[in-house]
Amino acid sequence: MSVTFSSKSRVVQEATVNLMASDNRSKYGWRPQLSVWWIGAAAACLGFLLLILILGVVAHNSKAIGHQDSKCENRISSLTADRDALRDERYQLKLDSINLTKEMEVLRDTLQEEVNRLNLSKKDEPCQEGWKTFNGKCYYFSTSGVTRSWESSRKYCKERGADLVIITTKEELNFVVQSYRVTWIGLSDREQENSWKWVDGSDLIDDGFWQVGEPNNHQNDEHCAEVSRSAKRFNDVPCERKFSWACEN
Ligand SMILES: [Ca+2]
Ligand SMILES: [Ca+2]
Ligand SMILES: [Ca+2]
Repeated sequence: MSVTFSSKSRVVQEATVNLMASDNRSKYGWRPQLSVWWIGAAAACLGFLLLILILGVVAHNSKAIGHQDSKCENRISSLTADRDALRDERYQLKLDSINLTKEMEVLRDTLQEEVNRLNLSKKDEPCQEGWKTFNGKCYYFSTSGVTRSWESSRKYCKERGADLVIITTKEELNFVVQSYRVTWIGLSDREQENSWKWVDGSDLIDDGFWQVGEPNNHQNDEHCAEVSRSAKRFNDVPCERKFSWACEN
């Protein structure tokens, strides 16, 4: 009996609580169906807003990527055009170089022909009056009986655009010695003893042109060379002595 009574009392209590809760919800405007509807609507709105936001972000990124792609394409196009222009320029420079080389070769050949022509015409030119021609060169032989020192003889030649004769072959030696008994030639060791040099600065190559026993630098005072008709060889003598002379041009 006591158990039955307790069960009934709990049912009554739960019913009382439910009734009181129902009364409170009614009191504060609580309507279950309306609340569910608002929550669903809010969720839908939030979802919609989120979707719009995502779409906006995607659209923005797509636009930015598209813009970057466009800039890259323009840059590539510009670089390609520059590369093509440089290639054309290099090709043109190569052509110019080839043409310049050809022109230079033509000019060089023309210049060489002109030099040859001038050399020929010079060779054909007659020597000055009173000068003799030998193997394309002009020679002046001083007047018989007129003599000068080596330095004075050289001065005479230089004043006429020539210098004392430089003898390099036996033929030239024979040509020079036929004129006088003793003749100054353009050979000396005045700068350095026993270092015989021609007036153009070149060394005496052939020692076979000296007379036997010469050069002997007699009394340490023989620094200029003469050639005599009788010996047909060179001899060193004091430069102050006076002889005939021969110029060559
Ligand atoms: Ca000569
Ligand atoms: Ca000497
Ligand atoms: Ca001597």
